[in-house]
Amino acid sequence: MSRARSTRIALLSAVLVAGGLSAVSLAPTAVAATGGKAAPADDFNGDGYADLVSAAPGGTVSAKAQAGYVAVTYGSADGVDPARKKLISRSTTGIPGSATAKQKFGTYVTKGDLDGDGYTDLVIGSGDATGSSVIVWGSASGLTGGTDLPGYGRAPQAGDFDGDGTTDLALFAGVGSYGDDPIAQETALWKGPISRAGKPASTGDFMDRSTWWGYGDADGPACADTDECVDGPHSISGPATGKAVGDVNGDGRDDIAFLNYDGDGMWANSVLYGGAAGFKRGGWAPGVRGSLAVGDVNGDGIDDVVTGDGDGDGMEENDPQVQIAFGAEDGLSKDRVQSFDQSLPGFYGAQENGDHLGSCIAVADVTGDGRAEVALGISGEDFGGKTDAGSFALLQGTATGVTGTGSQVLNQNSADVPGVAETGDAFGAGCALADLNGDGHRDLAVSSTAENASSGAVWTFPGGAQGVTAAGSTAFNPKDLAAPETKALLGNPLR
Ligand SMILES: [Ca+2]
Ligand SMILES: [Ca+2]
Ligand SMILES: [Ca+2]
Ligand SMILES: [Ca+2]
Repeated sequence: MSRARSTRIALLSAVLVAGGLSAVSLAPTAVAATGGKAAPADDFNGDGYADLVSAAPGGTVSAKAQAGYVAVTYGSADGVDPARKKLISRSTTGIPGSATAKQKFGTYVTKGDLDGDGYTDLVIGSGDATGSSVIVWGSASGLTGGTDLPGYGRAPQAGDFDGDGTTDLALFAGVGSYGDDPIAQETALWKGPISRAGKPASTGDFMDRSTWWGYGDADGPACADTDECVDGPHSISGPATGKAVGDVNGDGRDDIAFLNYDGDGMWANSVLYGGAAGFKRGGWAPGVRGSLAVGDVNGDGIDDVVTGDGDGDGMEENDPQVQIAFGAEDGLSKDRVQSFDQSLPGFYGAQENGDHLGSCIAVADVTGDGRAEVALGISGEDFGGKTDAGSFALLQGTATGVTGTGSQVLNQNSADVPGVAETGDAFGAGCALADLNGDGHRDLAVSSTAENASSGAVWTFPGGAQGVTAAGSTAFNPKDLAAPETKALLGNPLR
């Protein structure tokens, strides 16, 4: 690929994976937790129990196929229960707009306390090119109301990008195309707090285009050579969804990791570093295409980026290895990467082509030692004669990265896990880590979007000091939620 071409066409694509909690510095909650002790960022109704977001972007709403919806199940001492839920679609009272075929509302979700009232708010994006995103507001009685963000339907990301203690929103329009290449896309950085009328306190510099993009071929800082720097169109979208926000250089400002389209079919992940005035600098990130999540695996106080083999597109450069790039004060570097697959000593199972190790990724501390565990979907795993039945792994974080020692691999045929593994279930399509039962240990949610003819289903596994347990695991599907079932694809993303 020529530089000239790459300077003409540059697409940043948010790699959006379910899950992936990180040390995002959100404004402190003003709400007294009366029940559990969930991280405030996960708690929409302020009761101390994390709440689980399960999107169903394929769901039929008001007879519109693939209009999409989102199911939020509220946590409790017993975890989540499909009876204690809020269904959110464009046909929900208070949500602006109307159900639109193929909008795929719910393709993207992000969360944070945008108005600073102490309750976490939910932002829902769409899979179509022209849609908007909607903020649904947290409150003591749960999620309510809705504020439209016209023109910015793609891959919204909440985080404290300028480090002032309030939650900001990075917003992206849909992506057009020119021939085979994606083209320019509108972006905005809204500084928090953001009002319920949909107005930011101020807007930030999304980026100084002469410096943020052209970091050259390595992991260095902003490039000085203008020939290496892109100042033309750029855009952000994503084939997958998830949490890609965290502070990977430890400067107290959140950063965003993305999949970057560079023209001529070339893809590579990148990171945008937050700054006091907005995004000023871009840099290398691990992985090529697939899922991605951010969290502090080695417990040094700086977030790390974990990438996997998510989309199974068969591209040669789609390395099946999981990569962890450890953040440091100078950001991410190719010199600080752990790469592994199922041949990692102690990791149960064999590595085979098509396993899709890291089909989903969630990164957050389960055991309570201050180091994040890494949950990996293995949606293409075969076992018991079932092709692509799927499983997931939970790997423990250590000071030097993840270890296979103490790793757990579970599937639908594991004892005490609801359901039966079937060919093509692709269990492990989505995953998230949140303390749904408020006991101080995050619990794992895992989905199979292919379950029940692509209606989808979500499982939860209680977390504890040793990891997660099959005992106490639960499952629900759209029918349990009294929600649309047909090809709903419930559970991707999970957050
Ligand atoms: Ca809650
Ligand atoms: Ca709020
Ligand atoms: Ca940062
Ligand atoms: Ca770290």
